[in-house]
Amino acid sequence: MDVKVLQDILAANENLARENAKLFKDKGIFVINLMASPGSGKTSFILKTAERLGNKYNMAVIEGDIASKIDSEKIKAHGIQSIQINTGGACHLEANMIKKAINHFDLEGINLLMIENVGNLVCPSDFNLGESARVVILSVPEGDDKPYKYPSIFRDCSVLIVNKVDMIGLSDFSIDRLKVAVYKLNPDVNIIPLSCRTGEGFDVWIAWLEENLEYCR
Ligand SMILES: Nc1nc2c(ncn2[C@@H]2O[C@H](COP(=O)(O)OP(=O)(O)OP(=O)(O)O)[C@@H](O)[C@H]2O)c(=O)[nH]1
Ligand SMILES: [Mg+2]
Repeated sequence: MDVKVLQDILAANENLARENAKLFKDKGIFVINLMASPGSGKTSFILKTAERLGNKYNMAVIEGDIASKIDSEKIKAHGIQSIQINTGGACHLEANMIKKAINHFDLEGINLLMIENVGNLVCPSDFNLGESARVVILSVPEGDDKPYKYPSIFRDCSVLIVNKVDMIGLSDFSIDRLKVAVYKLNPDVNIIPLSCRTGEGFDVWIAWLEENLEYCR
């Protein structure tokens, strides 16, 4: 793509993202842009987070996929309001998609909006959605070298979830090696190892989330 065209697309997205961010701030909604590879556990993470928060907060979920309603149906089956965006081929969500999707929710009373971005470690990081925080998931089977190969997504996140730690004994994955790679790019990131399957490590994540939710109210 022509460099000028790409710059125009990113600038237009930034303007809309700012509008989204203002709306979310005015309504007191904490918004997470969740980014990760396909199958790393994004939907499982959202469901486990909802289970752990219980009725304390009112949550809504925007699901982004190239095709299908599988993930939004999964979320709705747990009694959580959710809307599916199908990008039809685009490998990331954009701010205008979020702007349209939130019309489907009654924003009054929502405390937490989780946005599951399209499974991809590359382009989602170029497109702000108006989020309060970026959370990236890397799962153990993907390997600890990914920050070297996909630096931008690891550079621009507040939290890095290391999911599927129940599988760590089955692989050569090293949390220490991962930390060396990630802290070079992003010294302030919170790295939280956990398992959506066993629930281990979730206390740390929920503590971080609740602190931010309270700050947003
Ligand atoms: N062992 C193990 N499996 C997990 C864990 N978390 C998720 N899984 C499994 O990983 C697979 C993918 O999980 P999803 O939550 O669908 O992942 P996703 O990132 O939402 O996938 P896409 O939306 O398709 O990109 C499923 O079979 C989950 O049961 C975990 O902590 N440990
Ligand atoms: Mg999913």
